[in-house]
Amino acid sequence: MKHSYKIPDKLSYLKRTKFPMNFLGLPPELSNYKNARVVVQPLPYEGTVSYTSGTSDGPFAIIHASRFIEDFDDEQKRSFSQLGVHTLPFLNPPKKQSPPEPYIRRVFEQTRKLVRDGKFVISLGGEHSISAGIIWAFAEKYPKLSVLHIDAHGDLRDEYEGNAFSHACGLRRVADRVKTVHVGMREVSRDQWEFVKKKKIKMLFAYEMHRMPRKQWIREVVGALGRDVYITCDTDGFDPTVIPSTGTPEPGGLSYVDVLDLFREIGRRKNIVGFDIMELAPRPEFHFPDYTCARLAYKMITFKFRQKK
Ligand SMILES: [Mn+2]
Repeated sequence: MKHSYKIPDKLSYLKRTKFPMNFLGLPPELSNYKNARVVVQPLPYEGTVSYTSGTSDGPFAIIHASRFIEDFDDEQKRSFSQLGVHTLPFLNPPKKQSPPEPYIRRVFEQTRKLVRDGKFVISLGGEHSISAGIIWAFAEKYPKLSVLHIDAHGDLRDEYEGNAFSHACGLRRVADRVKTVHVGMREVSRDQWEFVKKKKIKMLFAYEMHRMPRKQWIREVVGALGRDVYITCDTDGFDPTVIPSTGTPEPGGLSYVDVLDLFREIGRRKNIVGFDIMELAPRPEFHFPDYTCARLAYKMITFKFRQKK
């Protein structure tokens, strides 16, 4: 069988491979929607970015990289693709620079269907504003949902550049409805900080985390979350040495092991209902961040579906 797909011009550093263009490059029997426990939704939206562009290519680069992942987990010593992993078609915005709100509504509708079908949803962005649509869909099913937000930025502005659905407001659009916990913060404006204090929102700044033993802040974060947890991860929550290819990099961030250890612990103690990774802006100089995002999404599957001892 021939699998043809077009590599976007900007990603010409990627090589074609024989694997199907779906998450993990799975054959039809492991990637059909009906049997899949996991659904990957690629959301290549980019409209309100403020610094550098390229996040609309994130989903393609992550899915491309995922096909190089060995499907045998180093920790649990088992494969996970037999759970079935379906990759939805790319949810393309009508045109570049289209406004976020209609797209976020489409993301909400699509996610709602996946939630109703009982799928474990992994969303790949795209700019971070669209997570609001995903989270609304989960909040409908889980009224006591908690959201773990990994990011350098608070994303809690009430509006940004006149737009209430900007990437700088994504978490504000959910914080009114669900509990949010913010981790890895380095850049939070005064108005956001006042909102955090007023609402008694749990927010851990990266500088505080770097001064604590990892186990200690993980305990704090896990303790602040409810039972049902949605995890939204902006790639700039990582240090730029881990993910340099992101729209608004900020020094002093989290390591891969920080994030992995946190997610593993949440997988043990909580019910992870869904996960997204947003804001990867792939670049020809760096292919490792594409792979890091794909690996993180794979690890999330292993934490969600770990075998209980
Ligand atoms: Mn950010």
